[in-house]
Amino acid sequence: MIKTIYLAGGCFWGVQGFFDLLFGVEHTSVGYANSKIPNPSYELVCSSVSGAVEAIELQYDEDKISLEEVLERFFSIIDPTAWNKQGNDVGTQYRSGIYANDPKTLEFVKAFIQKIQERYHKSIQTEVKELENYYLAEEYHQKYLQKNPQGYCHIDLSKASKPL
Ligand code: MHO
Repeated sequence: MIKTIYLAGGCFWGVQGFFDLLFGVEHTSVGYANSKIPNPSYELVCSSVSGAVEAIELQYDEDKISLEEVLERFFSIIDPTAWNKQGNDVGTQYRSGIYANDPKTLEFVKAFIQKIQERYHKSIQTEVKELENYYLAEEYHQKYLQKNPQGYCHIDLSKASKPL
């Protein structure tokens, strides 16, 4: 079955670039999640008034990749202890977060985070919340690293081909 989850791990270019490399990922897009302003532009999101977070919509086939593996992969590429920051990027739009509409998924994610907390010295800041809204980002942001292979990427994409 195809499942959907929303992942915020800093600049969405790299997060999408990474998940597009994984077996079982059927579809991704980049957008702005949990915005206070409908359909915000990138410039508005950068000004932080929208409160939106850069996120990817991830559709995966749970027969090919489990939610647990999606989460393991996600936490392998971010610093979940960082506050409003990932890589070189700083601001609320770069906070880490996991969003979904399904309460069971959110419960699973919360339990997963409790389980992995012991791997970190500092406390995990990744927010786990219901998805209130998700607005597709501008077309030039979609599959940005495929369009711009030398573009900025805060994620080590080679991790996608390594076993967990
Ligand atoms: N450091 C990058 C972030 C882009 S991203 C879509 C830049 O300023 O271009 O947030």
